Formats: sequence, structure tokens, C-alpha cells
Amino acid sequence: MGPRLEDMSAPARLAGPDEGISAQELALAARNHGLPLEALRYEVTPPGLHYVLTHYDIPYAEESDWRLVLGGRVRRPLLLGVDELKAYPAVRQRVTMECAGNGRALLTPRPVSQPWLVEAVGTAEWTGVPLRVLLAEAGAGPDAVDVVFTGADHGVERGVEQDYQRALPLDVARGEEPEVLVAYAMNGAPLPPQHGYPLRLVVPGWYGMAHVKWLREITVTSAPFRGFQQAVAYRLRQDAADEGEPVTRIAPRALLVPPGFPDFMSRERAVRPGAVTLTGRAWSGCAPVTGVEVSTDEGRTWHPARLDPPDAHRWAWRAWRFTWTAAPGRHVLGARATDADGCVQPVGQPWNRGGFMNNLVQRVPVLCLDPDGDG
Ligand SMILES: Nc1nc2c(c(=O)[nH]1)N[C@H]1C(S)=C(S)[C@@H](COP(=O)(O)O)O[C@H]1N2
Ligand SMILES: [Mo]
Repeated sequence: MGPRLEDMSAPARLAGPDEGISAQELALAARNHGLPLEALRYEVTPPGLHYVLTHYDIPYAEESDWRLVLGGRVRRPLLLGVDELKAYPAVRQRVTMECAGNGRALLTPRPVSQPWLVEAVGTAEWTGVPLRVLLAEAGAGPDAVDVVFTGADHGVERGVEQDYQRALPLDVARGEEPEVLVAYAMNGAPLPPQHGYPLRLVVPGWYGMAHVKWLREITVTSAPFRGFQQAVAYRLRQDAADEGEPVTRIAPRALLVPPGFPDFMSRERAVRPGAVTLTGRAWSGCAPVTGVEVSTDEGRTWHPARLDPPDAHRWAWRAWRFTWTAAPGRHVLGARATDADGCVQPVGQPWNRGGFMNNLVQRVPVLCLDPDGDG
């Protein structure tokens, strides 16, 4: 038999006990970059610093000839150009987005895939049209179940050739809080190519895989969608044979702006003794963040941080701060978030075969310099 697509892609697997990151994973990591953690200082992430994740290639697109089709089980299918979408009343929402695979490379055993540490996150202001407005205009039929979103990007994954497609249940797709957007602007400017130019879906509170980029088709279906990214990928499985639970909303997480200054190679941080203001951000897509605690002794003791008061941006991260009195020596810092559902970040790794939703507390090693030494 001649070459087949299955011959191109390796099956999902776990790294062996001493197996390092491969050149293939490095190639993925170079394409799909994270948020440099010092950029947690920005309330709204400048677009070039927002994390990026693209399964296949970034499609080449021209706004002037882009068409969005809304069809399937609807009374009146819609065919919309970008200018026509811009004619609807615009909604602007600040949304923190995180990849479901964030934290994957820190797991033991490590699922072999995009090797994120903790930096697959960013916050942007998205402008667009509420999806519920478009669905109401098209008129979803009485038998509608799912709404499927198709991107213009095409590839092969574990031997399966596909367009990037994900679905939302109808009630989520036409929900008001969170309100799903068909977005055409990021931070007030046209979407950058890597973030879905000219149109993308934004699903506040949900992990990144739901926010379909280069959106070209919306299809209302009368049966649950069983595409690869829905039924095979993005499921929580302990065993390859499990059907698994789907990945949906973002679990709580807090991250620190790395204090002091870094070593070039190890990226270990150096600070000088005395009062060090630790700052960071915390978010949860399940329920609002209610508290952040900080540990400066590798998780032995925890102290409440000061959380910024809630504001109008329910779906964006919140800033927190904590004053640490640093003494010379080696320290490991961390922060953990709790949300209004009572979910708190675990101190043991939440493991599954895909390496999804690993919101284990961040570990930030810091060297506090001796004032009488070389500091
Ligand atoms: N069409 C398409 N949409 C996509 C993807 C993709 O590969 N193709 N990746 C998804 C994943 S897994 C994530 S985490 C987010 C990342 O969005 P960003 O690159 O704008 O940060 O886009 C999602 N939307
Ligand atoms: Mo992702």
C-alpha cells in the first residue's frame, strides 16, 4: 500500500521517564509562543505578547472577500461579509483566554504535545457581534442541538485530515452571560493574522480551543457534533480507551509577575533583601475569583494577597499584590486562586492523558542576594 495520511502523524503518547523535549515539540513551541510572564503587568495584553496557539497553518486572508456562512438547521441562512457584520451594533468585551494545555510540560508523565509551561494565557478586548443576535436572525430550528464553528485552516492530526472545527451546545452559543462574540477586532484594531483575521469566535470563560479562529462557517446541527477536536481531542481521560469528559471552562489559576531580574539561561530570579512587592493576576472561567494566597516557602504556609476589587470585566483576570520581606537565601514562591464555586488550585498535579487543565500552583524559584556578598 502507498503512503497514507496516517503515516504522517504519530499517535498521542506519553513521554518516557527520562525523555526530554524533542525537536518536534521545540518546533511547536517556537510557532506557538506564550505570554512573557513580565507582561502580566498589562491589564490588557498588547497583541504581540498574547499567547498564540495554531494547530495547522495561519491561513492567508483578505477581509474584502471573506464570507461567513450561518446555515444548517435554521429558517433563514445568512451569508455575511465583514463589512456587513460591522454594521450590527458592536459589543466590546475584555476576556482572559487560556489554552487548555497550559501546564502540560510540567506533568509527570508528560503528554507529548505543545509543551506549555504556565504562560499560555492573555487578556484582550474583543469587539464583535453577539452570536445570539445572528442565531436569532437566522432562526435556529426546533430540533437544533449544537452549533459547529469551522475555521479556514486545514491539516491532519493523528492521521485524520480536517478543518479546525469545534461546537458549542445551543444554549451556550446563544447565552447572554457569558455572551459569545463573532469578533473582528482585538484591542481596537483588526485581528492580527495569528489571532484569527478577519473573524474569530470568542467564548468568555472557556478554554482557548472553543474560540475558533479564521471563522468561515457556523452550522446549527440536530445531532451532537462528533468531530475530531470535540470527540477525540480536548477530553479528560485517564486511559486511552476512556470516552472522557469534555474540556469546557477555565479552572482557577493565579500567576506571579516574576520578581527581581532573571538569569539568562536558567531564568532563575534574583532579588535584594527587604520588602519586595509581589504582583500578579488571577482568573477563573467557572466563577469569579474570591481570593489569592501567596506562599514564599514552597507551599508550607499561605498568606492572603490583596485582590483588586471586582470591576465590570467579569471575564478578565484580576490583579493582586502581596508584600514579601525577602531574606538572603533560596526561596520558592507561588500563588493560588480560589473562586466563588469553592474551587482552589491544587498542590498536587491534576493529571490526564492529554495534559489539560493542569492548574497546579506555579513554582517561582528566587535567589535573595546577600547584601554583603556580590549583590
Ligand atoms: N481555526 C482555529 N481556531 C483555533 C485554533 C486553531 O488551531 N485553529 N486553536 C485553538 C486553541 S487550542 C487555542 S488555545 C486558541 C488560541 O487563540 P490565540 O492564538 O488567539 O491565543 O485558539 C483556538 N482556535
Ligand atoms: Mo489551546
